[in-house]
Amino acid sequence: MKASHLVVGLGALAAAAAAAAPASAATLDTVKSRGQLVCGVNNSLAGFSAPDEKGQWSGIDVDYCKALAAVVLGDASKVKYVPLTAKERLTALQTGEIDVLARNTTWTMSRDTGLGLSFVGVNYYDGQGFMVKNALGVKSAKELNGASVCVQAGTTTELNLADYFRTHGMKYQSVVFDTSDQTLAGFNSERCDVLTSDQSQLYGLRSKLPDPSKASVLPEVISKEPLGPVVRQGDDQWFNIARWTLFAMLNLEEAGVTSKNVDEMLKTANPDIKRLLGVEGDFGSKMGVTNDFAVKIVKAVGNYGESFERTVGQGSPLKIARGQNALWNAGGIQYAPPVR
Ligand SMILES: N[C@@H](CCC(=O)N[C@@H](CS)C(=O)NCC(=O)O)C(=O)O
Repeated sequence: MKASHLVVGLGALAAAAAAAAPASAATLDTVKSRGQLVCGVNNSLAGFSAPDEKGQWSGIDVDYCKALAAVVLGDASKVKYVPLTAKERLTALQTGEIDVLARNTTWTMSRDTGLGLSFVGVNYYDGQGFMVKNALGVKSAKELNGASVCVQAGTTTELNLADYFRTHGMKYQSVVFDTSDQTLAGFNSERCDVLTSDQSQLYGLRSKLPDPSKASVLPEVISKEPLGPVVRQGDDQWFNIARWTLFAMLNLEEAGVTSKNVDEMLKTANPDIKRLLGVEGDFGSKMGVTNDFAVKIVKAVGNYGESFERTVGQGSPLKIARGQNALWNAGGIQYAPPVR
């Protein structure tokens, strides 16, 4: 809550402060005394966050939760994953039910400025696309006038869909669901002609159809969907830790530090790498964690590139190319400020 909003009587002020307590308490202390990080995630999104049959979670968002737990608790396994639908996720963070949200959530201005929340960065640059039944004979999104579209509630997807059709002077009928499984089932059972979601999901969803060859992903990407972790506003220390956990993953990749070579890299003469790994300086402790926090990250989940390839890239069934998610010096736009 912003101070300017607190122009209220004293009694109400005290009540507001009490209500806001979970949101403004030092999250780092809460997490440490609990001995567990509570991470809000997607329940079933291949590549981003999903449990396997043994209840082991994996995905690029899950790796972020693990990295943060490694930084704060020294143990990547000390995470409680709280599955949330698109509609539930931001409220769960506001009320203090979770310490951090890592659930394929698009960084938008209204979410960043109007809800008492702060995005810490971008762990996956995405964009919205469409999947259609081939029987429709459609090759471009501009041919979708009059289509019925399956979409998930509480998402930017729903809003962009409306904008896109209005901008192109086309009509559509939306068929709205609460989860992506329901949305796919709707598409599969002919409730709609088209399914729309973040592009990264479309290929995975298509592969779950009884006959994937009967559907295609259209070429248009109609929006920017920078997905990233979110924390509550008003706890700057926690925000910094959450943000520099992500930046460390990117800087580790840029420096060529991997889960395999990190012990060798600790002996490097390169001053950039010495600072990043906490061999020199006190960058971690100034933030409230140990100086070797990036070493803990890379040992737990690898650098950003290792995590990307294992979860959504070539080492995964999704086989998504790095594209925009390559580092800035390798043709992409992923870029972290320096440790200095
Ligand atoms: N990035 C968008 C969309 C996020 C979203 O929830 N997408 C859906 C459609 S792919 C999803 O992840 N569903 C997964 C599920 O409910 O299991 C946003 O932040 O609003």
